[in-house]
Amino acid sequence: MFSAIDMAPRDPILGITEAFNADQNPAKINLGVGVYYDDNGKVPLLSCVQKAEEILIAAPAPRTYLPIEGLAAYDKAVQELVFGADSAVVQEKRAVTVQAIGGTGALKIGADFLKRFAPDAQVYISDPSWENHRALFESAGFTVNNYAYYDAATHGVNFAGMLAALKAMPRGSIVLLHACCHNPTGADLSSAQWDEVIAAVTAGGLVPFLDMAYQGFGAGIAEDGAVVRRFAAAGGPLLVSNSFSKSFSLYGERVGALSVVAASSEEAARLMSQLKRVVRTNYSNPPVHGGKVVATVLTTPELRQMWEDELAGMRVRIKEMREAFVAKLKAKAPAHDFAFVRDQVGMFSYSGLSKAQVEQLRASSIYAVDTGRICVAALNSRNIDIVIDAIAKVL
Ligand code: PLP
Ligand code: TYF
Repeated sequence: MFSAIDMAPRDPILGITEAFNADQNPAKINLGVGVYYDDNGKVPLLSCVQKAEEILIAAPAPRTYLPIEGLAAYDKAVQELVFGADSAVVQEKRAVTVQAIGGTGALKIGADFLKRFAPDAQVYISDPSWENHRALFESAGFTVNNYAYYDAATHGVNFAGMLAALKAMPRGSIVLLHACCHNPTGADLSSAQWDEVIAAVTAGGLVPFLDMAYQGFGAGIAEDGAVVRRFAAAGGPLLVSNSFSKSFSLYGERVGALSVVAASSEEAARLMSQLKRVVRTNYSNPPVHGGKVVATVLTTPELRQMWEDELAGMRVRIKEMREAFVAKLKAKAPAHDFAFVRDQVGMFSYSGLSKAQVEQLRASSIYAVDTGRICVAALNSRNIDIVIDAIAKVL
């Protein structure tokens, strides 16, 4: 029965890592996958995480099943982080949160949940978006469309196009929005543009699904979360997926959450029962360790401060790499203007490099995504000159 099965296409981003891993050149550089590396080119193990693990190991606990919705302390800490402890949705118990297997797991639970209760809705994602957005919602059974987003000419957002697309969507459509640090473009909306988006979503009766995988990598933890809070304050249904893969450097522990905002606490209880049904039929209940680490850090004041400082360190280092990238490229290739890289936000930059140029870079063992997306968080003081020289050569 398996003989007729075709090869599935590789994930366009994770496939680059496979090619990178197979490259024998010791000087190879991976600007493909969205992972934060420190200035030594290493994925950091945050001190706050190490300290939390010491606390957990000092009080060994049996590994029983967690509740279906996850660790209560984790879910509460996530809600307070995402919506603000003093927000109306938290105070009025209108938000429900389930621990999820990373941000991807949160999106998948949200997609399955929506398919059950809005089976005929269509989903809209930005053009372009994280590749997995389309795949996740299609595999949940939705038709997935794009809304205008990126403007290659300005290296920014085609806001008029985006707003027109939002206004043209049928009522009840599900619109997936990047809360901050847009992946793959690095182009975010301004605060005033978010006001217009929130107004259009509300007036059009759309269902916003905010994906926040990079909280703290833009302007700051609270600043990046502000969009979620503004949507929550606007009333109406809201789904929020968030991930700690990047902000805690806990990629492999798979820690994320899905939060859904209801109109009342009574409605919230019904939604929670349905979310639990989705979780149960996917993986029953989430793993223990990552959730405990994150909950410990978020609820222990010294560790929380340590995390905020370490996350600020990552954010600042990325910004320094943006500055250095622009300055060094200006010196090497003065005919080309890359100043826009400084204005982009988060881990990524849509560099404007063509597929052919990306292929040329690969010949010198520098790996980027075919679309020209580079992970600025993979640049460091030792590899940046090599990258700049190679880019200058292909321009
Ligand atoms: N959403 C976006 C926009 C992402 O870039 C990522 C990256 O991994 C995810 C969701 C998934 O997060 P996780 O790795 O925690 O599954
Ligand atoms: O966009 C990225 O590089 C990260 C990591 O299927 C990632 O979000 C990439 C592809 C994928 C899962 C995670």
